[in-house]
Amino acid sequence: MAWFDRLRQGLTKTRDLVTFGATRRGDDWEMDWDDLELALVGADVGARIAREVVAEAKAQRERGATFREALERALLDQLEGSSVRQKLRRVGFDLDVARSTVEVAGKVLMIVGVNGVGKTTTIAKLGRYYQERGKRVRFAAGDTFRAAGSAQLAVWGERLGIPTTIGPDGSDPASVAFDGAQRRRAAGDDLLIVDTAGRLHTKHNLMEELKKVQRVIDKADPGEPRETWLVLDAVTGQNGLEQARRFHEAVTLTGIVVTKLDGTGKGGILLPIARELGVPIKFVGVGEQADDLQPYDAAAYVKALLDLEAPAAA
Ligand SMILES: Nc1nc2c(ncn2[C@@H]2O[C@H](COP(=O)(O)OP(=O)(O)OP(=O)(O)O)[C@@H](O)[C@H]2O)c(=O)[nH]1
Ligand SMILES: [Mg+2]
Repeated sequence: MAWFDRLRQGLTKTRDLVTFGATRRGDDWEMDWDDLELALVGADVGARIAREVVAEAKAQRERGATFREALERALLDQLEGSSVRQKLRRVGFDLDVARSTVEVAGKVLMIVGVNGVGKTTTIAKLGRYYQERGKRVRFAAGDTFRAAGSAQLAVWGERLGIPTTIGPDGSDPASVAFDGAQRRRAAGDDLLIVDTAGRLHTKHNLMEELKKVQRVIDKADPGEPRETWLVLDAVTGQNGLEQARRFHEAVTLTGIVVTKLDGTGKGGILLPIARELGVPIKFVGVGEQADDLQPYDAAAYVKALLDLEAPAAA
């Protein structure tokens, strides 16, 4: 299936929620503004953003746009309007630069996030993505908390032909990351992706542990990790936003990957993530297949979300 169809299919639950009660009008469709606002809140865009989307869509409509065009523009404005552009420019990310590949600054990319959000499978998919683009990739299995944590990544590494540094279960994740960073330097590989635990033994604090992993990588390879990406499970909706704020405060995120958009009607969470965090969204996950991790593209997301087929004919 083509990637856009996967995205469209992945967003089905969110689309059904957002367009519930819409009526077809020829090529366009029509929807009560209050119903739309409620639906947007239901899709987890948040009350304030829902109000703003409706206000902007109304204004667009008054200027002659069709309902669908009006909504498309209003949603895009939230995802990459001037305030989002400004915030991202402050962290050195320019939305206007066209890119064919999602770039990774530097040589080490650390992946963080709470347990079960999809970190390890995302790393496998990222490994494949960069490998296919000619990069020599390496993994470090820094999730030493879960008994099978390292094994899971090592199996992926083997399948993909990506060397994976592991440590014994229960060992210090920082030492696995250190080891991986040193090996990457020695081998001259292009990219090391470091997995981390989402949960730790009770007496440790996750954020402190992650900061330590960052410090130790910097010792093995000064200036790294240049990138720390948070994996966020869309199913957690607004709570995910709160999670993201906490991680950002602790480890200064440079990117976000939103997974499991296919499993939820809360796909609207991309709007507050884009608007409020000031951290670029890098990839979105719309399923469990290897190519279900896609580079994030706001325009494609909105188009997939507003598929004309979706609203039930009145
Ligand atoms: N439907 C769907 N499932 C996904 C997606 N991304 C990951 N998953 C699934 O989510 C589950 C958890 O993934 P993991 O990669 O093990 O998550 P993790 O964050 O590494 O988990 P811990 O190591 O326990 O913290 C797996 O069954 C994945 O296949 C996605 O985009 N859509
Ligand atoms: Mg994992």
